[in-house]
Amino acid sequence: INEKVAVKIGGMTCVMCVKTIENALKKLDGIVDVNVNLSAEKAYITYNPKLVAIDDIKKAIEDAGYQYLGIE
Ligand code: 9UX
Repeated sequence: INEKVAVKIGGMTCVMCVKTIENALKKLDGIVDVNVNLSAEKAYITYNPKLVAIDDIKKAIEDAGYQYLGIE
């Protein structure tokens, strides 16, 4: 069963940042869908919690160079 979260992200300035984060998250096993919204500074993520944890999502965002600011 998939779950959906909205993750608040810091450090995104332009639309290329959006693509960078979307691509970083899509590489993780268990990520079903990702949409990053620049003006909202949020990633809307559908994922399979049996395959990927919020902590993995946090790490992927941080490894890409942005800040994980929590779930909304
Ligand atoms: Mo745009 Mo984002 O020049 O790190 S890609 S600001």
